[in-house]
Amino acid sequence: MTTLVPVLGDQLSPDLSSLRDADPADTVVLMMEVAEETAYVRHHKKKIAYILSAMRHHAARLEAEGWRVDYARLDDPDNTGSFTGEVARAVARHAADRIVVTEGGEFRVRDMLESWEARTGLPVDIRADDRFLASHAEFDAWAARRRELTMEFFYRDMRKKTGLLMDGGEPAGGRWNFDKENRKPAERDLLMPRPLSFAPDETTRDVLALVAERFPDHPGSLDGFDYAVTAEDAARQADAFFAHALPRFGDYEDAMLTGERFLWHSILSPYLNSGLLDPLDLCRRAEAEYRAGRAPLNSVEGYVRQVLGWREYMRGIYWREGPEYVERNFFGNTRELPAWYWTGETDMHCLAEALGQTLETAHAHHIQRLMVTGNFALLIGADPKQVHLDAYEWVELPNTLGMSQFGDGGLLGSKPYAGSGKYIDRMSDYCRGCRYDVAKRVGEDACPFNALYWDFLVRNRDKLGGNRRLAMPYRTWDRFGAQAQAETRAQAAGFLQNLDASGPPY
Ligand code: DLZ
Ligand code: SF4
Repeated sequence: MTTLVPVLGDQLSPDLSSLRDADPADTVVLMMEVAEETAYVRHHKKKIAYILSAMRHHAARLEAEGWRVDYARLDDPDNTGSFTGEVARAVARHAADRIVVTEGGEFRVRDMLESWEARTGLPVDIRADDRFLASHAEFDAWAARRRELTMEFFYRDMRKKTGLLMDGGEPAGGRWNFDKENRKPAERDLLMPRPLSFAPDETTRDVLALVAERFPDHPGSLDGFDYAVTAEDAARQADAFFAHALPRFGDYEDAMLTGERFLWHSILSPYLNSGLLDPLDLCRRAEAEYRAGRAPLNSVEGYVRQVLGWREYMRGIYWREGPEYVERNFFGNTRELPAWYWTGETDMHCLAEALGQTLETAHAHHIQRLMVTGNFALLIGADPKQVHLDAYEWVELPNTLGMSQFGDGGLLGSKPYAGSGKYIDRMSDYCRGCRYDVAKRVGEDACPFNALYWDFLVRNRDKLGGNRRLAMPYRTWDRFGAQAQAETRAQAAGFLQNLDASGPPY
């Protein structure tokens, strides 16, 4: 009896449902580097390097723990290039009798796993991914009871279920939500924590060379690759976050500062999403910092809200909405993003910072994505699919198409995350170093976000005019007077025209 257990690139966890009751004596673990996974979207080069290196290290760890690991490398000449092709080859190679696998993270992969029984003729046991704290059934049952799928209520149920930050039946500190305290603009601070940096070992250096050779035209740069690629190093990064950044994470959660990529953010999501770190464990550690008096509640609650609330909620929405979700386009937007969106070469300082940093590090934090890059795409009317980029689809699709682009028409949020330059100015120092004037709406040096913001509202009034949360801006617009309205719309039209014609670099 031989059981084949394929372990996918986002399943690099020590306690995986597919391996939990397996016997190393009659199990073959199959890990596969395949062209299909590297190419289904144009992943950032650093992301491919990270996944492949973390996979190779995980394979070595499993072997050291006594597992038999069959590892298909990307440059193996017989590599078929797909999970399904590699599973079929491995079944023959090992004369396997059955397959046990933990469910995949996206529809595309779910369909592959479901095809294996027919393809191989073997029984395939697809197990739930219980690294997530809410099962599909649990999320669906929650959603079925609700008229609106408000994250806050899902999150409260998750707090009760896990007991995280609960004192008896009550939320710690007497409130569920400390978001109001978590919107402070940041000041320069020489003591700002820095994430740890991990020098590439030989395995990582091999992978970097492979990625440089195989994916030269993928976005981003491999320079300065310093991610953790093992569970031990990821745990060190987590230690550093809890010790140095968590105490002020809450205060500055929404802040942006020129040249400061990480601020007080954890920078742990790649490790969380590939399995090197465990969400419940991170939440418990954050809570322990609060209980020990080393971190304030607004920070710890803010952190737990991201991991236990938003992360689980987004996954629930993704699976519940189904594969058609990607096709939604509430505003009917069709505009192409400008070429400079992929280089970061623009005079708009906020965009240059957020885009440049994304290209360099494969990372931008949520407010940069929501309020700068995503907001810009929304205001210009970009096709939401173009913003659908290279993170794991279950987390990225609801975040970009839903939350940021309002493509689903309000399933996740009660109003679009559209904002003028004023919001960016309040939360950052970007405008101080910008050639545009954030206080101006029209004129050659006016901040483009301003006219675009009003134009967006007016253009979409048939769809948004009835939204109570937008009543105030629409009233403001109506008081502008005919001349100011015409000037504003002309300013936006001029900008968009130049953008489509790939006019002057903005
Ligand atoms: C993102 C990614 C990349 C770039 N390459 C691989 C790979 O070669 N092999 C693999 O097993 N996984 C890879 N991944 C992550 C997968 O896309 C991820 O495992 C699926 O989304 C399954 O949920
Ligand atoms: Fe961005 Fe406008 Fe501020 Fe410039 S002035 S940084 S374009 S918000």
